[in-house]
Amino acid sequence: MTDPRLDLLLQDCPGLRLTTEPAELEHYGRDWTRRWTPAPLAIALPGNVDEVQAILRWASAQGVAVVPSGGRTGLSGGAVAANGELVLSLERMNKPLAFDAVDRTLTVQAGMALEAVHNAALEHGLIYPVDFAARGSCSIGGNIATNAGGIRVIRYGNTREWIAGLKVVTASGELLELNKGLIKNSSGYDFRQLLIASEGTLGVIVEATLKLTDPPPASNVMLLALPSFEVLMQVFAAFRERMQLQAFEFFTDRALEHVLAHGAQAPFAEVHPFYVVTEFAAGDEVQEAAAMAAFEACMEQGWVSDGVVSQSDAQAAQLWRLREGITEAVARYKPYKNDVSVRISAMPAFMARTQALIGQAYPHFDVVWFGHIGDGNLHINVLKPDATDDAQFLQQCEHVTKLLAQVLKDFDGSISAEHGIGLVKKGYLDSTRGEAEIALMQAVKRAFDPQGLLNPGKVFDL
Ligand code: 2HG
Ligand code: ZN
Repeated sequence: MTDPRLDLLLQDCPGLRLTTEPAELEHYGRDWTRRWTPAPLAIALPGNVDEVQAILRWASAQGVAVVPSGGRTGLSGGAVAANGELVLSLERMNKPLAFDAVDRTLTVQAGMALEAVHNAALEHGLIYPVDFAARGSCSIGGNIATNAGGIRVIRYGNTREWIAGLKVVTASGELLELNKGLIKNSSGYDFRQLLIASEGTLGVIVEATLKLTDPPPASNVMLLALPSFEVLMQVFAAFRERMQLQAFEFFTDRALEHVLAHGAQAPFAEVHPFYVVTEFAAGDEVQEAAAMAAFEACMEQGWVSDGVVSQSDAQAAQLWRLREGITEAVARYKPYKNDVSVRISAMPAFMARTQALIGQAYPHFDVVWFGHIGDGNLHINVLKPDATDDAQFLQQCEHVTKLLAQVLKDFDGSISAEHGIGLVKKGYLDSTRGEAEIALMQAVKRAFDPQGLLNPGKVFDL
């Protein structure tokens, strides 16, 4: 190791896997945002909690900044290391640790992939219900650090609802055991909840005790074609009042075009401006009849122009691909991403205003709209036109986000619904959080991390 501080780290923690290979620095120094050039000091891949503690003790003694790192599938730059930080990857700490049938909890190491968590829960006949497209690559620790949402929030809530306990290593290397799996615990501040969505700025999550639940019955997936977005909420209400929805997702014709160009199969002979994917229990005559009744009621009103229901698991997966494949399908256009939320009741007015605003400011922009409409969460991806250079595009997109932030303020919405603030949205935090609130957030950060070494520059500057 050329940096003497790294030799000291290896002295403190002799078995630690540590690398400064250029390819590894590049790989671990970035996440799914591609805006920053990775430039970490080194990558540490601890194998256990003791090593994580030793790393953080060393970091605070040496004044080295640390970027906690999971699957790096984040879209807000929360796991970027571009300023000589040590990347602390939890990748090797990826095992289930304990299952308790009475508590219905699964305790896992933070580096476990979400999909592996799903599989481990299923081995016990239960589910961990938070789910989204990056399931194979993202880590549960990263999910917790961003309070990840996804496609089943409408039924099960965000990651926050499913965390019964956390083990966290603080900036000074202390190990905190937060909530210890308890259901009831009114003993003061709930640091477990504070750590959730803290984006690695308050501590390194090393273990989590997850709540599990019964698997739902097999499900049917229905794809609906809609004539306009003004009717979206009527369709949502028509379905929700008749049945328990497990998902209610939407995307536009532009989104579908990209997914089809990426190899998916067209669901309808005709093109429609808007689509909804919804999921509900199958093999249950009452639910199936309710779904048909909702569909027919919407058709009668002219709110829905066409529909298809999956007849097999393979067809259900095909229909889901139309929604879940969007991020991958547009990736080659280097999209600028917005992940915003408003109350569901405000969604149509918010969309109309936002659409008009972007259309007026940048009529040539290719904007792909999709998201978790049943949660009031929209993903607005602006695709880079080939003729525009990266810097100019970024400048224009920042302008769009500024306009969007103003609209969000008017609607009491959030600049980050589920992806986190990271580096990408920190300039807009004040559209969602008040001045006094941000000052308190900064005071909390200082209390946990007085030297400002944990994921510095993410969420806000100190
Ligand atoms: C999704 O809902 C993810 O598919 C990614 O949150 C959203 O790519 C995006 O903007
Ligand atoms: Zn999403």
